[in-house]
Amino acid sequence: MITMDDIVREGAPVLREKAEEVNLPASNDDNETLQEMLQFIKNSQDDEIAKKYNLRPGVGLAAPQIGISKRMLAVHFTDFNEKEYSMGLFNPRIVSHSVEKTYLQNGEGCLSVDRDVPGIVPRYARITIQATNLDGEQVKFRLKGYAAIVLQHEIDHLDGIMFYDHIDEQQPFQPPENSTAAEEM
Ligand code: 4LI
Ligand code: NI
Repeated sequence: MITMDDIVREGAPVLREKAEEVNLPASNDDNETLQEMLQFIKNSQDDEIAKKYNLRPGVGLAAPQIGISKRMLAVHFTDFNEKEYSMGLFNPRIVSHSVEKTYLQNGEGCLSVDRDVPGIVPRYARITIQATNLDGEQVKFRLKGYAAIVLQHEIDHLDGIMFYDHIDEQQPFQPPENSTAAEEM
């Protein structure tokens, strides 16, 4: 079981590396790792389990955050429209995105960052993702708002990018051009 002891914190070089593509079909090892990552995210949102193991709640986790430099991520959340997103993805790719931007009014947090970094993190308002899921199927889907933000945050980890890299140092709370705030859960 993955716990906070397995979560790599900022400063670790693996968080700044470009992760390697996963060879598909995924090996049993990679498949099990991704399933464990998804289970960790679910556990982190379960009051009882989170309390028992001291888990910090999150909605997404990328493999580099457990020290594995491979292109896989897990997300588990319900968005503002009560739509559920619960999946493990191999080699996710943003194949297209809007010009319009969005952002979380209260900024972003990250399980690998044990401090508050205030400021707006500009994200694309709409994205289309192509990936391979835990069942080995190629999937392609469109996301907007909160869901699009979470996936961009996690895919950034696969490219060694941290959320605060996107914050404007001069004007951290200036909303970007052509943007509207995302509705939070
Ligand atoms: C408890 C149980 C206020 C502050 C509002 C909490 C179950 C921040 C928001 C949660 C903020 C759950 C979240 C992310 C933010 C802030 C992530 C609470 C867990 C809200 C997820 C990856 C950025 C994702 C909206 C500094 C660990 N998550 N809040 N950002 N929630 N959560 N991110 N921002 N300000 N981070 O953190 O999983 S994308 Cl589900
Ligand atoms: Ni993160």
